[in-house]
Amino acid sequence: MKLLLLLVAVGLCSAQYNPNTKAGRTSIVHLFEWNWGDIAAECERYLAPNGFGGVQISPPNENIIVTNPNRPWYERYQPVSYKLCTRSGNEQQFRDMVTRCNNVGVYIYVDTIINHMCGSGGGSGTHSTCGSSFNAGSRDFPAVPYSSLDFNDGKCRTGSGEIENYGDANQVRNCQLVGLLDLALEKDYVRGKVADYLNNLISIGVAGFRLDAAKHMWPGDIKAITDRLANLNTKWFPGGTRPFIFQEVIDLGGESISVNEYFGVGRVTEFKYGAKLGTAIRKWNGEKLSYLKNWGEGWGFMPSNRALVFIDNHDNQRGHGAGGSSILTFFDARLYKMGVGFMLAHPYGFTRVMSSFSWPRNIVNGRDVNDWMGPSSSSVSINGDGTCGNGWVCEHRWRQIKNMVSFRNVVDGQAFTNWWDNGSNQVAFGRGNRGFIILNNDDWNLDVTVNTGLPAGTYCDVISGQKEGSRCTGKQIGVGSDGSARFQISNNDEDPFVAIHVDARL
Ligand code: AAO
Repeated sequence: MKLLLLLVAVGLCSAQYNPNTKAGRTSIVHLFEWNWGDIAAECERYLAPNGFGGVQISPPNENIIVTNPNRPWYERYQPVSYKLCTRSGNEQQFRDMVTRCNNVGVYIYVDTIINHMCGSGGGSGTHSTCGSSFNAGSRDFPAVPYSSLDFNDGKCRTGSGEIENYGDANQVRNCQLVGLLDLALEKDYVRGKVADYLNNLISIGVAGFRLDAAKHMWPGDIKAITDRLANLNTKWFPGGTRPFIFQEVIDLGGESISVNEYFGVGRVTEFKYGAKLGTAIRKWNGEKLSYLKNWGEGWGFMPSNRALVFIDNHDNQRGHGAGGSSILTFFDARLYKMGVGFMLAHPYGFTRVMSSFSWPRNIVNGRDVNDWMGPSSSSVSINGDGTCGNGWVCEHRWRQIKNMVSFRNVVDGQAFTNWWDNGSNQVAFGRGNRGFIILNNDDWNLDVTVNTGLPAGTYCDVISGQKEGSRCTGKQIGVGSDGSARFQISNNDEDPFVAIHVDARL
């Protein structure tokens, strides 16, 4: 009996690290700024049939309307209340999305802004997405309600009231992040309001939460809130399932706050991942792909079972947040596909794929002056060839990325095996006897015979094409009875990498 209780306790504690995706689905996609109706349709027509596990959605709660500049994407990081209406849709549309996605086994992960409300200079009135009134100056948010008693103004010790020094953990947690009104999360009342918001989302059927700006909250305060959360809705999830929690903590080293302070609550974003992989693929600072042999913890990353990994996110693809210019994005499509391909093939971390809208990037003095722009169209259109229109990039629909999401599902649970490199930028590795990837990022051709670990047969490369029925639209790779195969990759190939797996055997 004691053992049973212990097992139950351990199960409860470990559960918030589990993404709750359906068995055999191992990645989520961030459909940044998509509206709820389009996400529901995408779950049914594309994400479920292609093995995606879930969707990170943009914040669903009411936010301030920013008109200068005109409706930036970032207004959604300035809450006015926890009512579910934004430019992505109203509460009815939100509920419909969750139901339709859940019904096809694609789960919803909500970007939750619980560290703060809108900016201190947000003014007053009803210029908010559901029309709720607020007064930033007097700290009044009657639709929650929050009052001046519920903010950290008295606790911040900097002259400006802002975070001035990331080396001081007290400032980072008690002062304002870029002027955003900092909630007093140690107050039972505030914790209750936040927990009510998250529990409402849980009852509607969501599977987990991204905790925005977690670095700016005390881990103990977050824990007190997540301890109040209900189990997931049993209409779709087994009884006792805990919400998946992943916390946005930027830790590239050298600051006062470290990611490991947050492991008690849930997973944490590993920002080193995209920054360092981008550096290696760009071949900056003398980095080479062959150095990736011990990628993961060997590179000083957090434990794999605590990490949420991604190549780029909605901040660092446009110079916000952190990571710097090494971050790969859709603007560097050829290198980007290699980066995403490597990430999805490699066992480290739980993977999130980015799906963006495009904007007219305009770098002036090293900064993109258009970094604020929201999507140019409120709805995603799908072209005849399956790509997206209206300025939506839909990286998740690029054949190479979509097929690597499947690759990760096929090799799930398999060990990292059969590493090969040429001492430079040609590398390969397998995942047990289920899949194999080989990349050529050198300025010359690759022609090598290596052990793939795969059963003998003819495989269809899922990068240059894919298996359609019994035929292959891309390169074909013959694997011998000893598992070896010859690969030839020109450095001028459209995509200089090849990936094969047992579900793409001809
Ligand atoms: C907007 C305006 C502001 C205005 C404010 C209020 O832009 O001018 O004052 O409204 O009216 C987003 C936008 C913001 C926007 C905000 C609200 O990005 O521009 O402000 O909505 O509308 C920090 C946080 C991190 C945060 C990131 C952007 O730690 O949590 O800044 N990300 C999340 C969201 C993000 C959102 C918010 C939080 C707020 O993903 O979309 O903001 O809800 C260092 C620190 C990092 C810090 C960065 C940037 O990074 O370590 O923690 O991120 O600085 O301040 C090297 C270092 C690296 C360092 C980096 C940059 O790489 O290694 O550690 O340099 O210095």
